[in-house]
Amino acid sequence: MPLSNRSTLSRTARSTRLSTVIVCILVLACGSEADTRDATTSGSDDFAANYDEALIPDYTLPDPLVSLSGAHVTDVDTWRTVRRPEILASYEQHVFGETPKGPFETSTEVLSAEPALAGVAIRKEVRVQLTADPAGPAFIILLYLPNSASGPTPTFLALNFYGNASVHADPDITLSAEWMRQNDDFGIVDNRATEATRGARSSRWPVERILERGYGLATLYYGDIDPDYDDGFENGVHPYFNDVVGGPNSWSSIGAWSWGLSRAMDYLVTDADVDPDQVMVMGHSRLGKAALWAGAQDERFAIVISNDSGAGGAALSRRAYGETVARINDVFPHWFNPVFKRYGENESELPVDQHMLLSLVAPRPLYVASAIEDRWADPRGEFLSARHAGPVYQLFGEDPLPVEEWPDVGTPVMGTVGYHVRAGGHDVLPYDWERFMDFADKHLRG
Ligand code: GTR
Repeated sequence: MPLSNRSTLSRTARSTRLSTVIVCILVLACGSEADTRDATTSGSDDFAANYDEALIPDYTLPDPLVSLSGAHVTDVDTWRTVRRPEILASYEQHVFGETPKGPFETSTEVLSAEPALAGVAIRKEVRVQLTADPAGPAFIILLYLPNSASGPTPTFLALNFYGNASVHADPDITLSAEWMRQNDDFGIVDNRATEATRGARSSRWPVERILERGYGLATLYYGDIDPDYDDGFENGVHPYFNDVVGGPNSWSSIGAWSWGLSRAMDYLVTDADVDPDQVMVMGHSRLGKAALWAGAQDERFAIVISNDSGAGGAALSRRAYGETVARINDVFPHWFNPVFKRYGENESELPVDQHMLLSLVAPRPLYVASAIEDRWADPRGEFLSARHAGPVYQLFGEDPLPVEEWPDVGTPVMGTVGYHVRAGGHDVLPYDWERFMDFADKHLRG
């Protein structure tokens, strides 16, 4: 499978990018959704994305199966002992920053466990204190399990954007008192959730359906790990891990959110009602980036699912389609480490590309979901990334994506690597969840 794109016209493409940008501004056709998507943007606003396949630069992807010494990796043992650690280290050094190494001084308290949702669920709330400081950062895991379960339940774990109470109108979910991104539509007032926030994001969380299909759902608020704004890492968990904060490969916010997913996993593997070998990490958008980095590092996650994770997530950086490395670093400097800033408009120098992040999930099942109108996240680039992770799966004797060409909208494909592109835009829809559960059925129950 070639790791180069086919285009030869694109040496001039970069120089024509500027004129494309100007045209896009004139016709107001580019980047509009993304530019208004996020209230925490801090960078310049003179960026317009490339949405023209013909203007994608020539690129050659780094080969996940060629180690830094130049040797080809042809067996699982060398992958595990040499190449996988190299790629993990590259992601720490060049993209997400260094992850603190344990053991960690976390502590856990089960706050409640009771029937909920008209009796179809058991709802638990579990507080996880993330450091030894009782006044330090903590999150609450909201866990719904099917009341009908006869044993430990396979469970999805996902971060949420607006607090646990936003996930379902269930009035007994603890309302977060922590800082949140402002959002009038979701009842966030002065950066705090209110009663109006309850269930505000429930369209993205079909809890009853997940339970009906025999799965559990665990979720926690990402801002409890690190609030999502650029403050020099003075809040959240970062101040407690000074050995990895500061310097070129400083631990980033995405790094911290991923780490938080692993701390949630530390609890889930101890809950007798959760199947510790069947916890699936899932995330949407920036939280999809975090889910991928968590799933790459922490092999306890049985299945890893990315939804519309885009730049810095599943999408290939070298395509520079939609959101680019330069743009994401400009607007969200805290998401990545300082070294990653070097690769804006300079993607070919990156020692990794995102197919390599995906390949770190191998041989565990990996699912990548895109939305056709979510051009900012480069749906085709997400597909290509999943496809180019395939050789690492094949090394393990696992099925790569079963197709070579980008499948049609609404046509999921499922090997050990799975993918779909659905109709519509940047969101998590029931369609996405149904496919995640189909994929889980195939691998956990097939
Ligand atoms: C956008 C950002 C994307 C994506 C998205 C989200 O503003 O450019 O990379 O992460 O936010 O998280 O909703």
